[in-house]
Amino acid sequence: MSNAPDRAAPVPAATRLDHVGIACRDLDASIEFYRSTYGFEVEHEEVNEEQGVREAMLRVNGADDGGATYLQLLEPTRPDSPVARFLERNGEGVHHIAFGTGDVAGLAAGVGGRGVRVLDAEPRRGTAGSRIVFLHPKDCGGVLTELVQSAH
Ligand code: MC0
Repeated sequence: MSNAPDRAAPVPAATRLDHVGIACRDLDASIEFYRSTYGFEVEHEEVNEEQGVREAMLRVNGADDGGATYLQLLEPTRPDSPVARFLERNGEGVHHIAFGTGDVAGLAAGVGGRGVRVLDAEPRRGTAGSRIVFLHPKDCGGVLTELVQSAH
């Protein structure tokens, strides 16, 4: 067996699904839908002005140690934001998926080295103090993809 590095695997790796981001027009109504339909509760809410969103994280499963999986509900705060443009074009629905990693800058560099357009030159501030980088959907099979390193 060869000791050569595995060229098929990015190093460092993405290790879990952190969240699914869902674009909505009315955050409170969307929270109520997921609470009453599935029993998911809001763990965290904030406004991220840089990203132009008001957002809520609803825990689906896992422990609060950076290992949990969430639904992230996103309501735009301004008409020129990515989520507002998405809603205008597509209506409400799944906006992005986010993979968790212990090294977001390293993973972004590895993925970028494979020809995927990395949309953030440096990690930006994500929900609850996390560090995030987005990848272009056209290089990810049509899926806007976020890499996230939890603050935990
Ligand atoms: C656009 N496209 C998408 C898409 N948004 N495809 C899949 N999923 C999406 N969400 C497609 C368009 O349909 C178009 O395809 C092509 O990508 C280029 O779009 P565009 O006309 O350039 O549209 P823009 O100007 O809206 O830019 C799209 C882009 C942008 C992904 C580059 O939205 C962006 O930089 N997003 C990253 C930041 C972000 O989304 N922030 C909000 C969540 P055609 O075939 O028509 O050419 S913030 C967040 O989630 C934070 C709080 C967190 O998790 O902690």
